[in-house]
Amino acid sequence: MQERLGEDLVVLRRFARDTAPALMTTVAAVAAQAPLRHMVTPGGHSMSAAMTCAGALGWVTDARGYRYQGCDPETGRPWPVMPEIFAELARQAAAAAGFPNFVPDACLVNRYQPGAKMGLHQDKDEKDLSWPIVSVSLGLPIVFQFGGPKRSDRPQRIVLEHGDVVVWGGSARLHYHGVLTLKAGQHPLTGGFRYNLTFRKAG
Ligand code: MD3
Ligand code: FE
Repeated sequence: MQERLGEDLVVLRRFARDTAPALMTTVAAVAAQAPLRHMVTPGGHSMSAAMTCAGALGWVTDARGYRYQGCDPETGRPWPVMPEIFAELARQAAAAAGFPNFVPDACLVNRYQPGAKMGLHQDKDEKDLSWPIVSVSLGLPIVFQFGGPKRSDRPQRIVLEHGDVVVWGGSARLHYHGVLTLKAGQHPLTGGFRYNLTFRKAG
């Protein structure tokens, strides 16, 4: 099923359901090399979702600000290479939404435990904002908020469930977005967590 929520925002319901078990095995392999951690914002707050990255570039936040960089600050090593199964899923989803030839160089992995959330924000640290962002939701459902180009624009809410893939491009690319607090639950594949993979062309 494919829904368009406004211009340039395509929800591919359950697009990743069949690959989800292999994606989760791969997330575990990535996290074994680059541990999930709660990064600290420039304002000194710990993010409630645990994060790690794969690919040539990874997103980091610390006292100095937000940026992409090639090495994991926790380990000093390059981020794990972008798994082929990740890149292929992102390419297929982007193509299905009308963005052919998407080759992501960064995958951010967010792991939400009950109580975790992500406030409204824009993603604008990527060099070329004409590429879309592809997001893959795994495990427990969450309420996603999708606003407009201004923080004060009233957000729409949609529930993102296991296997849902969303492609954000064009005008949607710079819209404010976030997720509400994760409610406790159990999912057969991810246990008490929700995972979100976002694929970006950052460099
Ligand atoms: C719309 N993650 O990692 S995914 C993020 O569920 C992030 O973990 C949320 O926002 C999560 O930055 C939401 C959906 C998403 C991701 C990036 C976007 C929506 C977006 C970039 C631009 C517009
Ligand atoms: Fe975001």
